Amino acid sequence: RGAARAQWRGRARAMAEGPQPKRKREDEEEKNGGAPAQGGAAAALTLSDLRVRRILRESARDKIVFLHAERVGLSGEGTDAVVILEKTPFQEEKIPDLLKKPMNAELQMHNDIYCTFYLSPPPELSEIKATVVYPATEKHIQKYLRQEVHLIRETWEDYKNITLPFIQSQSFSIQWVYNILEKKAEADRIVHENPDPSNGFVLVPDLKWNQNQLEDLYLIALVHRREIKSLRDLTAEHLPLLRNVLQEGKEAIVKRFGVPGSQLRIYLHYQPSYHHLHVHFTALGYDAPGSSVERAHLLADVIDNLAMDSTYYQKRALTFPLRADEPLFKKFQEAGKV
Ligand code: M7G
Repeated sequence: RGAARAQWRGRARAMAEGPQPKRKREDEEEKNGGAPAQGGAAAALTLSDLRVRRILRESARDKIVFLHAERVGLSGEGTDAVVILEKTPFQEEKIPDLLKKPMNAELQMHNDIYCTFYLSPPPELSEIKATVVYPATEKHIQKYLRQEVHLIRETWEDYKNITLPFIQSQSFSIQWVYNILEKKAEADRIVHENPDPSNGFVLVPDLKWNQNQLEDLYLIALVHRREIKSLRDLTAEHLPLLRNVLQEGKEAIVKRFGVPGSQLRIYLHYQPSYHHLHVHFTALGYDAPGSSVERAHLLADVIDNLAMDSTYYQKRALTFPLRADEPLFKKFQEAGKV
């Protein structure tokens, strides 16, 4: 385990200091005469093309800001984008450089044994991660806008009468999931795959993790089966699949990153944003967004519940948070359920 962790740290350091290894997609783009291999607009986008329209949400504690931006075309028409800027966590091996490397360290305050400095570190020690959604839909903008949140208690009947028709009519596109499963995107990031069409899955680093440090480790397992929308669809029939995800996911993570299963939080979201069954793997010590009781269901508990009662998730009520101006919240309000 220690060896796997050390090996991984070495790799992460080499990546960070690198010359960056050429990505598979760039190879493909060269083959395609410069055209982005995934057909996604973002592949051709640079950050300087974007103009900030407003701040959707920010958190001083998490050092993160969510922006509504736009890309202005030649005709002056703006196309919406969401940009998430986040200060990255410290990387252990780079910390000594923060004090050593020549930089402006401005003394702000000195009182007895206490003083504060402000550092202006060189670029390699002051990274910011930028996640861009472009073109962004209204739903993406709503997802990141700070809003009042309410808890919904959804019975099975509510699910069938309110939630299911809603998610069938308007859900986020899951093209990005199919791109991963079909190796059209992120193929070089796959950590583990079980290719079985009914009991297999792909494990990849989550969009939220930059893979530079293990403190905020975050991976997701996307199942190959396409018809399972969420926890609500699961029955005992899916137990072999779920057990594979739990077992093989843990094994792959300890092997690649040196983090044991006992230090992983492995869970499903209800409601998920993307209705294709997936499982979150986060570092236990990391307070990952969406890991709180009103949204996270531990995979081991889900497996036990299904083993006891195949129709457990078609019987019980489930609680989840909804933002006040989400259309689904309005549907629950109209039905007098809030
Ligand atoms: P969710 O519970 O459906 O929604 O989880 P949430 O985003 O509200 O938590 C989907 C997970 O997939 C999240 O942890 C996202 O960060 C992650 N994710 C989303 N996208 C669009 C991508 C992507 O393109 N690639 C990867 N690797 N992860 C993604």
